[in-house]
Amino acid sequence: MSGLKGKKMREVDITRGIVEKHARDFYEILESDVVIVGAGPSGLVAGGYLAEAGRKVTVLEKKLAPGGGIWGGGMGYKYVITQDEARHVLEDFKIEFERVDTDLLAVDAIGLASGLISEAVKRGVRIFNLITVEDLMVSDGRVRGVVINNTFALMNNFPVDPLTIEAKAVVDATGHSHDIVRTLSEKNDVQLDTLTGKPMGERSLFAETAEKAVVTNTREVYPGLWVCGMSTAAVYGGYRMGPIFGGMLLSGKKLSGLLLDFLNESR
Ligand code: 48H
Repeated sequence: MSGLKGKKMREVDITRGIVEKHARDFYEILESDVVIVGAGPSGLVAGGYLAEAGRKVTVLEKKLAPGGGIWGGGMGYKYVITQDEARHVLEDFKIEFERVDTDLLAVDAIGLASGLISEAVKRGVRIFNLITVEDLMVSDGRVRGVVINNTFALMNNFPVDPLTIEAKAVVDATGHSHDIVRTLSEKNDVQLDTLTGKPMGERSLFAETAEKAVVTNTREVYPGLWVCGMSTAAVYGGYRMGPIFGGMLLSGKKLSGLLLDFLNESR
């Protein structure tokens, strides 16, 4: 049987195409401007704006599907809510919404997750799934990159040594788990830029205060390491907010501005 143009289809050519493309993409991001850990809403929005501004952005996601906590809506009901204040981010990422109250917009959770992923990729963000960031590169009082491993290897506790990616800025966008800041703090004798010098722990649900704090606490927590989204609550002792996502979107946008200033200054 011949292929579309009469050439015989060879399985090994399919494999070659995948291996070549993946290897080239991976090689190109080994030195990134920004590595964002976690492909939830805050990380995808931050990445999308940074890539639009021409920065080399890599997003690493440990799960199969990017999108983080968006997919499940509220308790499996397929909508999330955002405040009107975040409408411009929805519009920038071409996400549909419907007003359900004076200040509140309902957004189809699947539309939001797929729309953020799609727009981030179109803008040039390199998203790698099935990669877990298991550690950081830290020297001279600064985070200099991430230590990565294959999620399947880690799930099976296989003794597989990791690889590394260097970055001018690393972002903890890992949500509730705040994996990256937690790892930095547990493994090193460091003082974070928090009241206690350590991650302060997430508090119970108080939506309005929580939403404001997520944006306020989007910042550099240790030289070379920034936090955005839900991980800010765990790091700075903020409240949780339930299925309202405006704070996540605005946090990602704020972070992109902070990082663009940082990258422009350090250039
Ligand atoms: C690679 C990792 C690692 C790792 C985790 O949880 P997320 O959706 O993150 P945010 O902060 O953008 O959004 C939070 C929002 O989804 C939420 O949970 C809300 C609003 N909760 C309110 C409430 O009251 O509960 O996404 C984080 C992503 C996930 O996809 C993880 O799989 C991934 O980070 N991740 N990826 N290496 N070590 N740790």
